[in-house]
Amino acid sequence: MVPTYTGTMPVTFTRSTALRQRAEKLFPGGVNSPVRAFGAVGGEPPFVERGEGAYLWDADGNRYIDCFGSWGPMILGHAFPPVVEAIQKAAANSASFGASTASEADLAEKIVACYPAIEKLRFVSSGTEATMSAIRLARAATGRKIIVKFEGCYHGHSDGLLVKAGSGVATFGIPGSAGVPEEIAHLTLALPYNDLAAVETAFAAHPGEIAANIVEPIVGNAGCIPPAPGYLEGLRALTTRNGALMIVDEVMTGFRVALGGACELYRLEPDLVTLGKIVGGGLPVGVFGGKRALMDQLAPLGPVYQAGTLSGNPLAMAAGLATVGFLQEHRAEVYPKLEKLSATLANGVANSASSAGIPLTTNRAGSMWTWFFTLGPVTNYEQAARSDTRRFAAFHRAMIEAGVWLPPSQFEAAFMSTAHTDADIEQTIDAARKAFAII
Ligand code: HOZ
Repeated sequence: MVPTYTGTMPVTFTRSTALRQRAEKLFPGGVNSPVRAFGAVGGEPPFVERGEGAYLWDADGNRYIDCFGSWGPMILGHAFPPVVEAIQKAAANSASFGASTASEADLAEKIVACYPAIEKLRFVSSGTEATMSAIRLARAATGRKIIVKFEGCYHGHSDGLLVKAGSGVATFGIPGSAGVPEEIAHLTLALPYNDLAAVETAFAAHPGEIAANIVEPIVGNAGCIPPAPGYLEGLRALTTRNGALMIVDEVMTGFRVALGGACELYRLEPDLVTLGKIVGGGLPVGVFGGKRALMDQLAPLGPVYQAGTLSGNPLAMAAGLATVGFLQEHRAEVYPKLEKLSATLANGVANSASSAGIPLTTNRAGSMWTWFFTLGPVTNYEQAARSDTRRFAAFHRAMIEAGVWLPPSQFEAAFMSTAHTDADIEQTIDAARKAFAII
């Protein structure tokens, strides 16, 4: 029986420290994804042993209120029984076939029902694959080479998208990535988010050359930055007018800010949509989809090649189906509950910061949010980058020690789950109030 850590005694990291030392011999930086190393916040990264509902337990038995939800997928909390049962049932029939199954169509039909912009889709195994494939398709369909992305947005780690990217790239202050040839990086234009004039200028400077723009409709990877009123609609109109395609990357926002994601919230009709995270219920799934005529340019019907041994994996489909099915069936309760919990938490912490005289800007879109340590406003990456990252790091450490696990970077979004309770929210606000007194 692991002891329950309630934030009232000092945490110890003896086992996590030993596990980190072992991992450092095996993995670069001791991790399989850079932000997990806590490089930007310091302190010992806890090694997780198990999760249940809104909580994580580490190898030393410390319990945390989880405010990052595996970076988004765990909207229903950890080890949600219907998801666990679905995975177990699928696993009993074998983990992989490399051949088609009915479960792929079952999940695809649900996705198509929630995202009117998606008539046909492909399953892949990560968000990175989804955006990379969507871009190849957009280039093929338009016969153009240039891609427009927005500063601080992160669309996975394919070569052409690691230009002024968010997430770990912003966290570690890497302007691009070594190993990406200039010739490839030059085909990507990175423009400020929430700035339609910049998009207009780019189209004017590259007539007939821009294949597509790709946008996080609500940025999550520079911290949470919602779109200014009319921004996405304006982007849609400008893109159409210039014969380019609009790719809306809903890897974070899909099924999160609404069942139909940001497309539903803002009544958007992009040419291509990418999904990930929640759609796989915690298992590795990515999706790219759009209008039938566009998607039919993919092999084997068309000349655009894209493939994957584990695409449509039956365990991943089962987890996705259980998660999306639950969200679809209970949308009337789920989204209002997430909104209420998230608003209470975000505002409670913001009020504590204000009482403590700490400059804090709270950005929130439903159940994703970021507390930026700056006076704000934060409407683009440049403004997010003005945050006091040292203070954020101190805040993060104090919260971890109080049993609350926030994403370990100022430039990431936090996530709420339906498993969080009012008591969890109260405990988190209280932890923040105490943290503000010492940072
Ligand atoms: N893409 C995730 C959110 N920024 C982070 C996952 C990771 O880099 O480990």
